[in-house]
Amino acid sequence: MKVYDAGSIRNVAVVGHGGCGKTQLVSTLLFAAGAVNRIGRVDEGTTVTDFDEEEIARKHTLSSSLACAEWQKTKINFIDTPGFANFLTDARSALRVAEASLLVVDAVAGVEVQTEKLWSESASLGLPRIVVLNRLDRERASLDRALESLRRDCAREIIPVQLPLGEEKAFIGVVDLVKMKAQTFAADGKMTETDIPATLTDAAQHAREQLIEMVAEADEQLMETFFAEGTLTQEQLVSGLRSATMAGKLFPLLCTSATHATGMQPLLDAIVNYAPSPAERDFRTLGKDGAETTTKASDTAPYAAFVWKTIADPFAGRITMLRIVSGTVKSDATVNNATREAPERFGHLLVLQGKTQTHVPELKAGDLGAVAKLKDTHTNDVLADKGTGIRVAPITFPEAVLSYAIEPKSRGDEDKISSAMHRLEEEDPSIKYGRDQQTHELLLAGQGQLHIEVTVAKLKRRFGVEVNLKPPRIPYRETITASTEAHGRHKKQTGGHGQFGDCKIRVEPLPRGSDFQFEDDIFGGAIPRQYVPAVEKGIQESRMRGYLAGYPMVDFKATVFDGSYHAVDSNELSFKMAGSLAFKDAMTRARPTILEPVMQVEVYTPSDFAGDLMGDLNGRRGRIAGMDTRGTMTVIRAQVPMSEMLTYEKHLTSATGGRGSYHMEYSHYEEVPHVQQAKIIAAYKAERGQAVAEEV
Ligand SMILES: Nc1nc2c(ncn2[C@@H]2O[C@H](COP(=O)(O)OP(=O)(O)OP(=O)(O)O)[C@@H](O)[C@H]2O)c(=O)[nH]1
Ligand SMILES: [Mg+2]
Repeated sequence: MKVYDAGSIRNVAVVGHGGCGKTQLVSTLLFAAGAVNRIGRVDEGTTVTDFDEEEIARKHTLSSSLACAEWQKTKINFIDTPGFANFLTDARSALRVAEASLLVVDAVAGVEVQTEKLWSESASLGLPRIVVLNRLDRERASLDRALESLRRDCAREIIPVQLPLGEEKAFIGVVDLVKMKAQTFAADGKMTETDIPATLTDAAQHAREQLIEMVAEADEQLMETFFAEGTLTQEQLVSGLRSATMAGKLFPLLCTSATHATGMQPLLDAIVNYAPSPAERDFRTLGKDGAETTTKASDTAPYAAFVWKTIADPFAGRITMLRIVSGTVKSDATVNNATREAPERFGHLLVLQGKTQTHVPELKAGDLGAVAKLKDTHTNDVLADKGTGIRVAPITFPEAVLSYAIEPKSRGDEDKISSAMHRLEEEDPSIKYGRDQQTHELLLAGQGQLHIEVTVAKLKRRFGVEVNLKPPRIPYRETITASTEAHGRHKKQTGGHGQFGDCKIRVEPLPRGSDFQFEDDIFGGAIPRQYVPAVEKGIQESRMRGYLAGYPMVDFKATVFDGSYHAVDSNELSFKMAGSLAFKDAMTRARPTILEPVMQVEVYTPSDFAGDLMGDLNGRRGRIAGMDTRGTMTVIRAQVPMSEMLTYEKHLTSATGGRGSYHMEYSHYEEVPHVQQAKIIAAYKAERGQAVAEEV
């Protein structure tokens, strides 16, 4: 395996809505470039990048992976990413370490929810984008329709540099609008270049004129030439297109069928020609003062590498995915983890081809690679020479959305679960594992049902522990709606030393999201200083146990303003008890209520189903916030209580024949209507009754 320098590397994140063909495309591109000797297929479970058993079984990418090919003496690093909403975090991480995004779009569906999300994510990182219109061999595939949705929902500056040659089943090649040649592809992907067929010359001429106009518009100098000459020369077109794409002013669109190996070589050319190399686009870093800056990919500079992903492999151990930001890193070197200020010892540096690892002696600035078995290096860390001061803004991970209780199938597996989960959390920081404070159950939280199921499957397959998934628990909260004063007195006389604590508190509601505040408003020593924290502790512990249904009480303030003490009998424990009694007393008048998490939901569906789906969301106590039609599709935006969304995935799939998709994230807490509150309280009482019965 050769070592490449920054100028001859392209890092592209292959992103797009689930099922648009990213994984197949990467596999076919690798074949076309000669990196593998047969086309791996999603449908046969033989692709390079979906190698995980879970990915093969589900035919979906669940985690980003790396593959590379050499084309035009350039190393192209492909990061194949998931398109499913539950796993989109990984696509976001990939965009952070790439110089360009290859946005794949299904030619039948056009723009879909994640297409738009990934487009704007790429835009906010200022990444050059190449659009790949894939699956052009399918029935009802259409460049015109897809382009219309792309220009409307993504950017007007998306411009085809090819036209499809033939439609649907007869899609056999492309017309190159720059060279003005037709290119056809045999079943094995072999390309033949010919003249443009007579039936297409007019359309091609017209499309080329549009391309020239757009390129001229993107550059003042070219615009002048264009006005003077009425056209651009071939060289002006090529270089203008390249610089406009690099500058993010134009987004070339290419046509492919990944399953039929149509359009692969021109796409590889486009990546090399239009995507910037790491030498041409500096990496975003943070300076010593924390301000945003950039770092040049110079391989003679001090080394710095960014950890953008970690994989938990039970056999190989931890695999740390690196983006070399500057300098050169070498196998078997001792490096400095600048984030943790601790040394790390490298083994072999690795180049990854899906799951296949190849040892390399070194990796240079701009490249992507990996290293196994680091001791204490985690995602978002920077490995760098002590003097560099280079930092990288951490990749942020979304808060978990749904939380399930899990229990080990065999007793005594809890320790095993905990150590396995620890490693899975490291691999996927968008899951959270812990124990419920109130119920002591083991909780597994993630981005959605599928995310949790996949995590449980990983637990079983990689770490050999099986768990039962219980229905998700809704993280309800309690709060108060009225201010009141309250009194708590703890007094006990049991011979000898007595116990005495006495306090008066005031509780008042706070705005949503304020959690809990405590204030000490004691004057004149009514309660001695050292006992005030005990009062607070008593209130804290009680509020965490809730009042109505066992959920933590939030968004209120408690102020202790008076009390009394006994010179001999008072102690911390007594004041803690007094705090707890005062809290309970307060709750009898503070009109407590239950809060529930409300989700921001976005549903994407063929318009035919929109009416029914809105009715259904209403039935789920949803508030429809808006609706947009996009060609034949409709986007519905709504706010819906989390408790009502637990069954949504299944409903949507069956209601739309699998054509609808949705995304949700946590929005805020809101009061639960009375009918539902009564049910929650009844469920709590029943469960507690059960617990009491079990203890007896
Ligand atoms: N007809 C046709 N089918 C394709 C094409 N590209 C991919 N497919 C099929 O579409 C399905 C999904 O392909 P994938 O490559 O797994 O899609 P993906 O974008 O990686 O999906 P996620 O990983 O879930 O985001 C598979 O059944 C592929 O065989 C294409 O160009 N034409
Ligand atoms: Mg995939």
